[in-house]
Amino acid sequence: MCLAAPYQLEATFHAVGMSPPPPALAESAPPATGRRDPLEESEFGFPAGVWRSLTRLRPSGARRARTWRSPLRGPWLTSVLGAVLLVSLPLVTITGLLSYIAYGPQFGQAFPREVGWLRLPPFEWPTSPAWLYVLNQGTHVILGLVLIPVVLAKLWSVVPKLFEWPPARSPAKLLERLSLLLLVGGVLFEIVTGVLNIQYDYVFGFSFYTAHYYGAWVFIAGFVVHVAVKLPHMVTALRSRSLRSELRTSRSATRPEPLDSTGLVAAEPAAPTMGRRGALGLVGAGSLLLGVLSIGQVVGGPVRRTALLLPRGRTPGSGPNDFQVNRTAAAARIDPGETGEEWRLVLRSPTGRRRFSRRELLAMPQHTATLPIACVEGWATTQRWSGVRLRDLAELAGNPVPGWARVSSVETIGAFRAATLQANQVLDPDALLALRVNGVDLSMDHGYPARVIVPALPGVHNTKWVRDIEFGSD
Ligand SMILES: Nc1nc2c(c(=O)[nH]1)N[C@H]1C(S)=C(S)[C@@H](COP(=O)(O)O)O[C@H]1N2
Ligand SMILES: [Mo]
Repeated sequence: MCLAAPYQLEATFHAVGMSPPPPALAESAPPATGRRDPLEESEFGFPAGVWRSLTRLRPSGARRARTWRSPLRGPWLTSVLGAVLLVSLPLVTITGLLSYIAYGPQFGQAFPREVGWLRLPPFEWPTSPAWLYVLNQGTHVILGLVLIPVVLAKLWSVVPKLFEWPPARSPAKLLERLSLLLLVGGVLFEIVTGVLNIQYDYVFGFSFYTAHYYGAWVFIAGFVVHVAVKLPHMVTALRSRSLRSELRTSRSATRPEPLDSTGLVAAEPAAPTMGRRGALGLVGAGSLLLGVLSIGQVVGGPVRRTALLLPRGRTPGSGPNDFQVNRTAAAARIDPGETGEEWRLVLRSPTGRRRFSRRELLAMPQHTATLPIACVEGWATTQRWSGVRLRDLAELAGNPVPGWARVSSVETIGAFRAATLQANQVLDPDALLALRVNGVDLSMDHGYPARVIVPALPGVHNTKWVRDIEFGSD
């Protein structure tokens, strides 16, 4: 229940040296502000009897809503934060859904596998530009992190509304407020699961992908209703003040927005502890800091060390193999006996089966391509790979124009030990079974004896320690 919250907040006010209104004031009649007080007013919308009992059921904490006294709260500030989220949250959402499609739901390898009528239209994920998935996941993860302060500020700006009583003045309002539950619950759930996933492996008792996917749809439903209901109010509120002059207004010159029916403006505003410029600056600085602490994972080079918020892959090798490793050979329990002299690559197609040693593969025409590996978690690393073209291997297998290729590895544990590639991902001239990187043999951790590297492919499908490729036609 939220009833305890206002009291805790009162304690917070004391802790930060602000004084809540004296109890006598809070319990006395509201000052003559012209604002409608729902407690003293009968309303249409609900039948009078329902309204009266709702009012009577008012929890004692509800009136404490008047302890929310920041003079900054108001429709303008809420709308500025709302406008930022209106343009940016759809980007985070769409890149997330695109990533689901990039995983190849048509092969049953996007999680969750079965999503019923929430199925997205699958399309062939392109192989060009090669950095497409770096851009997609960099945007999804880094923008998602950067928006956390904005989301929190937006929630802070509307928090008095959570304590309004009765919670809705009409059935339509009640529905609108229920949609807020989806919106706020959805966005917080996506933030928490997303952040935990880039920080740790498997901290959930459930599949991260499944939770994050359905959570996204809950958020989308709440977001669409909220935007439809609030957009006209947002536009009006944005026009009520000029951003430029707010950014020029000092703390001492800051005045509350005029009282209105939104319930956002404090009836008894306290003196400002910062101006709107300061508040927006604080949120902006928080976002900037999160961006600076994340961007290195995509940029790479020495800047990678600044990526404190995306800590995966800090176990690189040495020399030319000294770059990001997410999952080491030891972690994947790769048996060294399986990747030594005895190792053979098995190529299969409807017409037969062939085996090649690593020496034989190295004797074939070698191709070199500078390509990124981009993980769903937002990090990326670009290296110079060389090896045999996948389309040459398809031809050797006897299926030069395959419909798909199923790549399996020596690994026996782990969800990512095998992957299916689309036709375009096999036939791209830069799609490789890489044997070497940056001029030397792959290290064990980077997938020796051979790994898949395909432009714009989600990192997860760049299978390491490859043993078997089946080129299929159906
Ligand atoms: N056999 C196998 N290949 C794999 C994986 C794995 O767990 N097993 N991990 C994948 C993932 S999730 C990524 S992002 C890329 C790059 O991971 P790396 O940094 O561990 O090389 O390898 C992919 N190839
Ligand atoms: Mo990954």
